[in-house]
Amino acid sequence: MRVPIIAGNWKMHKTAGEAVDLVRELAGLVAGIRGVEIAVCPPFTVLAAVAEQLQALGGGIALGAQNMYWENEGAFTGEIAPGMLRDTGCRYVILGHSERRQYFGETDTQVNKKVHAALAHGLTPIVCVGERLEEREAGTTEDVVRGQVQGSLAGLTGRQAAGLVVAYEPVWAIGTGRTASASDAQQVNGFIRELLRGMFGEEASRAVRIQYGGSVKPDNAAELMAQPDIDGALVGGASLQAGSFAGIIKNTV
Ligand code: G2H
Repeated sequence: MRVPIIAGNWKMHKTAGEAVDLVRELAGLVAGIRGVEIAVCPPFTVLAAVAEQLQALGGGIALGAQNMYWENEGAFTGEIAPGMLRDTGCRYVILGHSERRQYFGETDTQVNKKVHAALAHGLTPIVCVGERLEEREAGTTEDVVRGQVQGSLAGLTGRQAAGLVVAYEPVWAIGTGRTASASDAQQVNGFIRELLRGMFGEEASRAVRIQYGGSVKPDNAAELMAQPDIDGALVGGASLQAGSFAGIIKNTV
């Protein structure tokens, strides 16, 4: 039985003060909710402040980062190493988000290096894949997603793959208010699980959690989360307010 994971991707939002207020309010709203894992992924600059606050709140909400570099240390100005994220209290790291791919030119090869480095440091990657609108309209969704999954997860063992979180985020549904229908999302999530079965075996494919992401809100969460191959959500805009993020979490269980 897979425990769903709802992760908030705050993107480039929140000062330290705002971030601490948000997690404090969130913790109050989700106290007592069982059967779902909750994570927040703030910008690097506020990770330490949020980590401290989460610890003070009792550790029910996990911390994640939005990106990292694959080297352990060195002359890589502006980059953050996996060990630094661990040291700050991160458990998760989002890798290969479509905004990283689109605006910063990240490739599957780079995402793959990051996945290996994250795992080597005890971080759980949330690996993002998803097609753009023109790819969906051209009928190439499965080809695109297959290429991203195979490229991003190359060289992992079945055991490593089993612990991953994969997020299917159709690019046309991100921040647009346009959500994939529950059945469209299920179709691709099921396709991803089938792909993972071929790559890593039955046991790993049953264990891996596959989220859906793209304009998830409290009022569409329940239907999405009820799908057999949707094991949680990666939430952007609606994770920036405690009330809407808590609403999604409540509608997941
Ligand atoms: C997709 C998602 C979070 P939003 O990027 O990863 O953002 O929920 O705002 O569409």
